[in-house]
Amino acid sequence: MESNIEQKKVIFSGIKPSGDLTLGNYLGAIKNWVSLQNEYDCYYCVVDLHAITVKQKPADLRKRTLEVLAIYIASGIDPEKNTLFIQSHVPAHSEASWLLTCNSYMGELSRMTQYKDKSQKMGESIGAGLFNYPVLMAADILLYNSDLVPVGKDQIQHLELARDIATRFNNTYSPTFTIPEGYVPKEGAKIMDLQDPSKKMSKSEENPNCYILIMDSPEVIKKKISRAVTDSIGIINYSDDQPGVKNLINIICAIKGISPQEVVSSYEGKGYADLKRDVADIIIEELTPVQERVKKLLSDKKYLEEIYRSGAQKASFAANKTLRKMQKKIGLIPK
Ligand code: AQP
Repeated sequence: MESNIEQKKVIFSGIKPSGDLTLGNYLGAIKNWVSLQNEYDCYYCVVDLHAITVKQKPADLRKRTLEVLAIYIASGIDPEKNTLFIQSHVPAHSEASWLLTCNSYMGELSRMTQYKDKSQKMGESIGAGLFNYPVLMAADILLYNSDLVPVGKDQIQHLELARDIATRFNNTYSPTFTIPEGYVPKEGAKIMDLQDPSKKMSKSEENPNCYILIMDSPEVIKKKISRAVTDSIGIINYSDDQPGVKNLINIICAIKGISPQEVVSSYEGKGYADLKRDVADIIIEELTPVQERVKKLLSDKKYLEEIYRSGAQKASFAANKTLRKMQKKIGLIPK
């Protein structure tokens, strides 16, 4: 009998708990994941092994890992529909990463822009984990035979590398991995730093005025938005010449699902103070219910434990299947 159950395409994505999550993580990743969950078979991971490429305080890492999981759920990612898990709970990620490292080249890893940028800043003291992390990312994606990977522009080069590594493995041995495609969501927004809108909003930025955290209080959100850098033009346009204003407009668009033109026309004759007040209110309105749910979830550790345990079980099943194939093809003796 012909099955009419169409196999859903697989999506893998994750956020590293290397700092408290920002509005950038929320609007650029999590909010889009919520809309993908009905159409795709989604693996959403808290990538703690990526977080330790930079020094982390153990207690902070533990706390943040759970908080990120709670934020996923509080933002509307249904733990029943999706596989939610913590990366280090599925050892296949580390194992596959080693197997793929042995099928990767120093040259291709040295060409990664993010590594080049960071090594320029950190010099000799740059960690080997930062050099190798694109291979771990390739393992994350390839283990689930992901068809699509939602990526921000900053991650396109790493996804290309994952595709190269997968193609090389398939050609060296035999077809093993699905070659993943990048998925740029329609509503994909790149949220910029509030103090320097030429760079993206990042959770590891030292100055807290550069970012809005998902868990920031309304007072803090108002203060940070009121301090956001704009320009001396004084007219609300959506233009690259006004990157600070453009960023504030993008925030409204990403939350409200409207176009920049709609925002601009609603501010005719108004000033930056009006725009900033509204942006702060819109962010607060969006984040307050999420924050309330996060707090509730974090007070019920048992529930979170159930979610990440059953997620790890489901993820391990899929990941181990691929890992066993890799081991066998490479020539490792099965247990
Ligand atoms: N500013 C942003 N705008 C849009 N999307 C963003 N993402 C992060 N910042 C923005 C998206 O969040 C997902 C994963 O984030 P991550 O924390 O794993 O890595 P990251 O991109 O390196 O984030 P940070 O905040 O800049 O972390 P740090 O400072 O620790 O390096 C991705 O989908 C990313 O596109």
